[in-house]
Amino acid sequence: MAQERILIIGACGQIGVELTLALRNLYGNDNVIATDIRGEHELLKGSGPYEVLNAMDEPSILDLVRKEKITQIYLLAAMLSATGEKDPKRAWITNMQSVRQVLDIGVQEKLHKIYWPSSIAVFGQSTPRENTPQQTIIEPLTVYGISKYAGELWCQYYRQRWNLDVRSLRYPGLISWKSEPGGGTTDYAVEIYYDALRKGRYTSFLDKGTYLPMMYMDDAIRATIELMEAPSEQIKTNMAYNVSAMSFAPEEVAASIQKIIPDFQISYAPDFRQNIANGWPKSIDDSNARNDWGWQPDFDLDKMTKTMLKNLKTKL
Ligand code: AKB
Repeated sequence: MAQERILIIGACGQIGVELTLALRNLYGNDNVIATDIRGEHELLKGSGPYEVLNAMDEPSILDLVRKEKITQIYLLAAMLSATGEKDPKRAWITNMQSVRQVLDIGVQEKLHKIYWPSSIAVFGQSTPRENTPQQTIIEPLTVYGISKYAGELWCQYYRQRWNLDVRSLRYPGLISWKSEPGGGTTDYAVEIYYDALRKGRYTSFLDKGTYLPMMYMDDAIRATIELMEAPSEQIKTNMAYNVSAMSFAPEEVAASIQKIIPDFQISYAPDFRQNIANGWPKSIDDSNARNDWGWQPDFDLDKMTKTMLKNLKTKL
């Protein structure tokens, strides 16, 4: 089979940096073209081709796909939940236009595969919040959630109508030390580790008792690659797959940090992001992903805390 040539749009974001590096390991550095609207991330420098590209600029994406003989696109650029609520109109346009364009290019250029991330933000207050099933009531309350659900429906439409191989995961909150998140409701679970090392204390913008599904970045990258590598007959939903690894509340991350930094203190000052979190699941049933393509997480809270603190200590 011909060599896959991969285009990553949004390569400098929280997922993009680590996914780009992982895909370069798998497919060869020169076969993974990283792009983002901003300048190249430090960690990507020297690891392969990089171009500045706006995810809304369809003609430039098409040019690059043709010039680089691209066979797969990973579209990671998006406005997340908290930033989206500050500018709903822009979030809607950004999140919807970018995915529609890539799906059209996928059909037109006969791409082998497309990856586009969805999120637990598709679920809303009417969804069962414990062990939220793959198929359930879906009434998102944020513009980010609405755009992710609409995007899932568009992906399903393109799969069914044009047989486009587009795959997707509903990511929970992602925790990483290499690249920082931006604009999410689950970002407290990353900030807390930075502040634990820098200040020995953290004020959480989500309240005590706010349980959310979460995943360490290594697991998220592996889930993404395993989904994309799975034979197509194993992909049994046209929508995005639920995936999960753990579920915790801010006081539980604090307790996990205190096992390593006993003096660490947490306090709470919930802001507008609390309302967003209140509409999301507490835990996720990802049995479809486990049964269909063998999903299995590796990191629990304590293992993640150890890894985060060890690596951030060196980084900071
Ligand atoms: C966010 O908090 O907006 C994201 C997400 C759960 O999709 N991390």
